[in-house]
Amino acid sequence: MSVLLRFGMLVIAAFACQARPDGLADVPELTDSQYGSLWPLPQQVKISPVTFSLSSSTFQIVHSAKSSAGPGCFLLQNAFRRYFDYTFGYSKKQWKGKVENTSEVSELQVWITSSDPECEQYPSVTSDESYELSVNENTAVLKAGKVWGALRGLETFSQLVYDDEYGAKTINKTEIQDFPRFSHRGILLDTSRHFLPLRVILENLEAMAINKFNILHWHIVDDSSFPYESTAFPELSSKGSYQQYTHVYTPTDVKIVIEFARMRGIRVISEFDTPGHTQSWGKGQPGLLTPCYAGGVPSGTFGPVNPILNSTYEFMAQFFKEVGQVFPDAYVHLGGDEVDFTCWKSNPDIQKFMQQQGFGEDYTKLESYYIQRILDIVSSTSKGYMIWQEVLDNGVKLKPDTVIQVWKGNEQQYQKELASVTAAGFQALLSSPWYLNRISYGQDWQQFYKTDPYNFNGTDAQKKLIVGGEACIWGEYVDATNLMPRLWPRASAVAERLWSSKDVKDVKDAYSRLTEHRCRMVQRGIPAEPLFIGYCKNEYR
Ligand code: CP6
Repeated sequence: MSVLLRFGMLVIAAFACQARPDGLADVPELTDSQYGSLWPLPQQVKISPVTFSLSSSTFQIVHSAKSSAGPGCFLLQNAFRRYFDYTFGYSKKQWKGKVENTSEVSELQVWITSSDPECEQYPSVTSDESYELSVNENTAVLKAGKVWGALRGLETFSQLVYDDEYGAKTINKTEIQDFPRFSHRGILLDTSRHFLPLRVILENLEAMAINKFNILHWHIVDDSSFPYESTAFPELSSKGSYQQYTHVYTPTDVKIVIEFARMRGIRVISEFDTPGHTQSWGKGQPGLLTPCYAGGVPSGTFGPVNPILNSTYEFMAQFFKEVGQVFPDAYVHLGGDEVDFTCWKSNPDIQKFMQQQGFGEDYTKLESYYIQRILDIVSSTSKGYMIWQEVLDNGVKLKPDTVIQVWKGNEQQYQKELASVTAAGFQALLSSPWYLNRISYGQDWQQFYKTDPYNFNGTDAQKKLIVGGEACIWGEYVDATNLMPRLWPRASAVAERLWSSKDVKDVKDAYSRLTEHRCRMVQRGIPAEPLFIGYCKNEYR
């Protein structure tokens, strides 16, 4: 076909399809980045043109003699193994030709500098994730205060290794100093709208580690189903899950998720959202939800948790005591979003209670009354809590260490909310711009990438209260078949925004690195979708 004819058809096609696929207009030119395929970009990087080779038959990752951690540190041993495999792409097969004039790097020494490496601990809000990496002739040294920084540095090291034109493993002389910009870099998974098999949750945790995310926000139950198997109340999942036995997370499953995450420096924060979003709770816990009325009689349907019964609070106290023990993190997410008042309004007992309490017709007061009691219950288990923004908006009294998750509104609206949350002195966590369950044609990662959590009207003191952000993948249209490609590499854009310096915002440079980073995920077995036309040297198998 002649070039002219083909061009003509393309033009026609573009018009025939109406608006030119919006993505095409936004595609930056693909060039090599001076930073190779590093993602998220470290805070300080110096890459020299001097290169060294690595050989899978001699290369080793070892504990430095000066390190406070040794072979007894299972977390590091496990990470050494993982990153050795990633560095050499799982293939023992190596290039056998002669490397002319090339020195080798034969060792990566991992040096934990503080007296307590925190090997056996769970990561926490204050975990030190900083590290320094220095790649020189013969040896590379990875220096970190704690194992958490070492994990991040191992990932970075593995990203520095590439195949030269002959296929030999190569690394440049490099100096890196790195630390995260924000301490809370999360992914929200929703396992209620669709059940996500354990394997998918673990696969996602692996992708999170590759992107230096450090929080799994596990929105584990909701209206649709209750897959969390409670020891104290087993009927919640036996009756409230989609299928008994197959669509539940047993105590062992939960332990596996938490340990797999710990090994990667990822905190697991569970969310048990109440009083709304609780339809599935009603099946295994009769009497918990509010009976709705129609024409003066119970209609047989149920609304939010019934806030006027003592039995509700007795149940919640026992339930959250268990949750506090099952999930070791210092924080639990208590939800509190989108409470529909229709059912409460219809119920005569609730109306009476409203009068007794002097709430008048203001049902946000009833909502606040409920949340207040739940917060007090959870505080008494010595946990901190996170909540969705409505709880603060409705005037509930919160502990000063509460984290408010901002999820509503367009740019203007959420910026206003960030300003008011932080003006009230609370820590804020941003999600509004990062709803990755929403998809569109083209390179929407660029919008995720350009959003900066500091872009709101506030003082420096207010900006300090922004703890980070979360990319959310709500589950209405997502299950095991499409979760990973829908999240990755789009969530990687959020990962760099939350880890790297504020000045890292060159979309063209990002596009180049992200394209390679995405191929790296694919090579590691993560089904991350393509950013645009092209190919990976190693395609997904
Ligand atoms: N489920 C729960 C959801 C959402 C929320 N809570 C939600 C609503 C609107 C959008 C995205 C998510 N699906 N429990 C709100 C936090 Cl656009």
